[in-house]
Amino acid sequence: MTWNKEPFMYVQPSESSKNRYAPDSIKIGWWLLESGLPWHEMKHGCVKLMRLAYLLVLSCVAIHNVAADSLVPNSGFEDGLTGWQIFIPDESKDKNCHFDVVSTEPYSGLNCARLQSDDFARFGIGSAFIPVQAGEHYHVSVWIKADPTAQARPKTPGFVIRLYLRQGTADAAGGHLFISYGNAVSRNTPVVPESTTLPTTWTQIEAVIEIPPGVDSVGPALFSWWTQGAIYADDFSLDKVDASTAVTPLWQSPTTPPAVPTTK
Ligand SMILES: [Ca+2]
Repeated sequence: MTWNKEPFMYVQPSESSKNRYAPDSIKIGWWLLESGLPWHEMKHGCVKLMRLAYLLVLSCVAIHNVAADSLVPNSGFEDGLTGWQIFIPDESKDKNCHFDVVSTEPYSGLNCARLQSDDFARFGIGSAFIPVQAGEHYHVSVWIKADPTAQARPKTPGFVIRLYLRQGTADAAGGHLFISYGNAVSRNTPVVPESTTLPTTWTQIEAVIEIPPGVDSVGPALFSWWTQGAIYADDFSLDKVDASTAVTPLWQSPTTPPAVPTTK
């Protein structure tokens, strides 16, 4: 399945098309005048045309609003740090973990996020919880790019999406959902990819996930999971898709143990 980054496209009339249509409007006007139609019929036709134009404008406004209302607020970091909070676990507090928004070569728009640390560290940025229902399907996506000097500690996940699964105000049973670099989906602990070489060009991490039973809200987060240096992220989206959309199967390895011991 192909996912379009921009779900809707706006068509702006070009100057040439405006010039092309303007004489046609005049022609139609003359045709109406010369048609000999009774005035009330002409008026009726004009009113219908105006209603059609009004509905067209309303449709465009509705489409614009849908495109602007991402489930993850400020998903493209165009409003700076608004809506995002950094989370640094105790074991990484002395690694100078840092989150800011920069304008250097974003994936889209003018800005993107930068997660940076002086040493190998595990830390993330999170957005507000989104109400969901069990069984719903969501397409999750983010674009990431690592600074050429950045690296992931060997045998660690590197950079991952974490979906914090919650029931009420407590963690949902079964652990959170992770999508690792390479699009491996797992529960409770992120998958360690075969290669933890971080991409130095904009690369997408994506999957379609199903909300597990007992989950009523999801907290989207991006995590540097034992990386060092600067990693950039942009357009982090969580979009509800039709329940018939195929779910990315949970990653399974018959031989490799989990990277982090299961605690639940
Ligand atoms: Ca952006």
